Amino acid sequence: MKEKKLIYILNGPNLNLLGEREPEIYGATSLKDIESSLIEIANENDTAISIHQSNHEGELIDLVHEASKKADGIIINPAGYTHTSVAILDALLAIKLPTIEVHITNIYNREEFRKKSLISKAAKGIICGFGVKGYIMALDSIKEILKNENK
Ligand code: CA2
Repeated sequence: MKEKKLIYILNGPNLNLLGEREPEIYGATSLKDIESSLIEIANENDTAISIHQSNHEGELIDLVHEASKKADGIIINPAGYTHTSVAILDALLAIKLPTIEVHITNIYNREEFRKKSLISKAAKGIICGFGVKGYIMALDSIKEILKNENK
């Protein structure tokens, strides 16, 4: 029987507030709602997901290491660490799993400091500005990447 591909979905600091605060910027959908939609889509596609959120840089790095042992790909919204974390970048570069970077907002039409992502160097692709739908787009893309890798 064909093994299900497992995708780790990692979310950085403050994304636990999705749907509760600043809906004008980040929308009204909670992380739990995003998880439900992603599980539904994953089920239809013979894929499994494992979704995590942490407000701590080291914990996100531990999750990247865990993903390297358990998962086939990573979707990551590093949130504020996008613009500061060499350590998360190093973790992603070290493990070499196909990685897609997601941002709910368009980081290029916001404040200057958001325009630079340290994480993108480790990403196959970046999806930003499509709201929480970006996570679904990323799941779709990573499935394609994994399918092509196995050709
Ligand atoms: O657009 C994105 O997804 C960001 O990664 C979100 C980060 C921000 O620092 C990045 O520049 C772009 C912020 C996440 C904070 O999430 C909140 C959600 C709801 C309410 C307050 C914060």
